[in-house]
Amino acid sequence: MTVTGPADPALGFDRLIEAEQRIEPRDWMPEGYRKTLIRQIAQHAHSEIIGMQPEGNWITRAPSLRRKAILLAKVQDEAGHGMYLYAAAETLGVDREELTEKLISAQQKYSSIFNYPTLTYADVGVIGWLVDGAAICNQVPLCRCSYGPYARAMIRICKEESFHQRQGYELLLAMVNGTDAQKAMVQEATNRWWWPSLMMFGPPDGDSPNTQQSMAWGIKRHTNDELRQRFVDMSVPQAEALGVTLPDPDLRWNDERQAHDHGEPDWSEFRAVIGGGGPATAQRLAHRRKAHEDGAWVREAARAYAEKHS
Ligand code: BYC
Repeated sequence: MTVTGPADPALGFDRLIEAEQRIEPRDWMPEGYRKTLIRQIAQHAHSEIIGMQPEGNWITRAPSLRRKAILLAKVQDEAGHGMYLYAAAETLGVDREELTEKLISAQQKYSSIFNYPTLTYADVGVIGWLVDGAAICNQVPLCRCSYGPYARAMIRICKEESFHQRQGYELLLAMVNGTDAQKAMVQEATNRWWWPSLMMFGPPDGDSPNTQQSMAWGIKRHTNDELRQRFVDMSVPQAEALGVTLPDPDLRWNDERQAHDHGEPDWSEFRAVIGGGGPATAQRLAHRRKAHEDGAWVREAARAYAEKHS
């Protein structure tokens, strides 16, 4: 939106933030605000792109045509989310090529969750249920982010994430009503994905260097711990309905807080994973690098076409 008020552009920015209005690409913004958004949106876009790999691993082995069609649609949505997000980042003065280079050279992060392997088909369901469930908790408030292009991209992304979460839960419902071996697969996958899903919300508030400023700027609307708590409270009845046990001996309802108490994820594991030492990190980055190299001819052809028509 255009600021017509004070001559000092910083005052205009502060007023828009205070009034809960949107900052648009041509508005003046502090350098720190721009940098924070580029960091977060790029990391988010990379997560969607790398996030295609764990489930993509199961497309050729989906147990029926119906499951294959659903999984293909979901993975394709994730590519689309990556594209909207790179486009939102580009409004801040970076380009996709540059961001891709930063991803494949490990200079920018992507979500810790995608550094874990998908070992059984139940992982596809549990990723939909827990990973997309966590993503929804984290991303619905981002639809109210102060930066217009990011907030608008998030509206469509959240609608699609909701389909992703339901397809995962529906898959798990089918499995828990199947054979004992299928039920055991769901429990085993839940055991592996529960703690990494809690880590998706980021470090505890006391160790989160960016939260305070991002909240003051209206980029983040809730702290990491608040959203993690919301996710735990949402997941407990869902686990009960599925008949699976969440692998946390400290998980119990706290009447006073009207929320669940829960155990702490292993934060040293989280630090190792985001530091590049996750179980599947090398594989994920190598795969992305190869896909980028294999696609060089497409970029070259697109450039030649654009030049011819300019
Ligand atoms: N993984 O100060 P903090 C999806 C980093 S894709 C890796 O709390 P912030 C899906 C953080 O970047 C879902 N790194 O940071 C796709 C920072 O490091 P730098 C992806 C993490 O930004 C396919 C440092 O730790 N969602 O749903 O205020 C299939 C300190 O943290 C993580 C998004 O990207 C992590 N989990 O808050 C299925 C949502 N957590 O950059 C599903 C948008 C923290 O200073 N992002 N770090 O070196 C956000 O909401 C925020 O960036 C976070 C972190 C809550 C993640």
